[in-house]
Amino acid sequence: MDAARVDSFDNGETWNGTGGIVSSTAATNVLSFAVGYAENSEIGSGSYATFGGQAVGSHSVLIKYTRNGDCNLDGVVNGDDGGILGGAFGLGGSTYGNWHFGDMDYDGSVDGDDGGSLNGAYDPNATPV
Ligand SMILES: [Ca+2]
Ligand SMILES: [Ca+2]
Repeated sequence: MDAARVDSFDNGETWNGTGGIVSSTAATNVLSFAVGYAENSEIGSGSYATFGGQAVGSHSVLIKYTRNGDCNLDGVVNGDDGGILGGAFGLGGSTYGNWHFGDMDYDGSVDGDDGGSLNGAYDPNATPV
C-alpha cells in the first residue's frame, strides 16, 4: 500500500468516504486524528512483534486510527515521532512520502504542514489511542 492509495481512500483527509479506509472516529476530529499505516519493518523506532493484540510479521502492513503525528503507530506523539519526522523533513517521493516518515497529510512529502500536525498533537503523556 502506498500513500497515494491511502489518500484516495480517505476522502480528502475527512476519513468519512463510502469505501476504502475510513474512520468515523477520526472523521469527528480530523485536525487531531487520522489513519496511519506502515509496513512493520519500516517503522523508524523498531518493528512490532504484536500490534493491536495480533502477532505480526516484519512485512505486515499495519493500519491504525491514531493521532496526527504518530509516525510509529504507538498511539502517542512524542520524541520518537519527532525524530522520525525530523530525519525525513524536506524529503518525499515513494520512499519518504509515507505516514511512517511523517507525511501526515499524504501529499507525498514531509514538510512544514506535517511538522505542524505533529507539534499540535505532541503530548508524551497522552493516553495512547
Ligand atoms: Ca508515536
Ligand atoms: Ca505531507
